[in-house]
Amino acid sequence: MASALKNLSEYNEATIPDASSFQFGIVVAEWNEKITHALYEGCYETLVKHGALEDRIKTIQVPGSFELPIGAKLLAANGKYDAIICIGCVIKGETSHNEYINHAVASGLTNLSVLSSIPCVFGVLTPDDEQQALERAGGQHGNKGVEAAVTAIRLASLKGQFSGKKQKIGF
Ligand code: DLZ
Repeated sequence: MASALKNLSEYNEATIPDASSFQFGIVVAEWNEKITHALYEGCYETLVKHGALEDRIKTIQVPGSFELPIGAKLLAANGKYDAIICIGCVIKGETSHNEYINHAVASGLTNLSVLSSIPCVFGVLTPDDEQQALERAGGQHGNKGVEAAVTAIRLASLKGQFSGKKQKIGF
């Protein structure tokens, strides 16, 4: 698989828009806290590195990843965020619990993004075990929190290009 060959957290910083004018919301799940905290740190540091002002970043916590969509919705209802980043880690267990959570979060965030026009970034790890998670939370496969932050900045910038313009969907 192509992604196994490279660290996707390495990106060309010069191509990322300045984030100083944007407001970001971050929702962090408390389950697998060691992992989600590392993802959060990578995410937060990346936003600030690209110019985001600390008083324009609002962080809230939710119990588990299943609650990420409602956390994001509570932030979205405020109307002031240019992008919302959702951070979680759902580790595969003995049952199919993880599949229900992952599908619910993915579709919940997709629906919220499309209906609210606020980009809600899927910063959720779906590893088989904790080792795989650690490798993606600051280990050999980078930090997916960094990638979530980069995505949020890019989407916030893109959204800005369309603000004030009437959008037509369909034909
Ligand atoms: C219940 C549960 C389980 C088994 N595993 C995880 C997990 O690996 N990662 C995670 O973020 N949350 C987990 N949860 C909690 C659910 O996301 C949710 O908080 C509860 O089912 C309550 O709605």
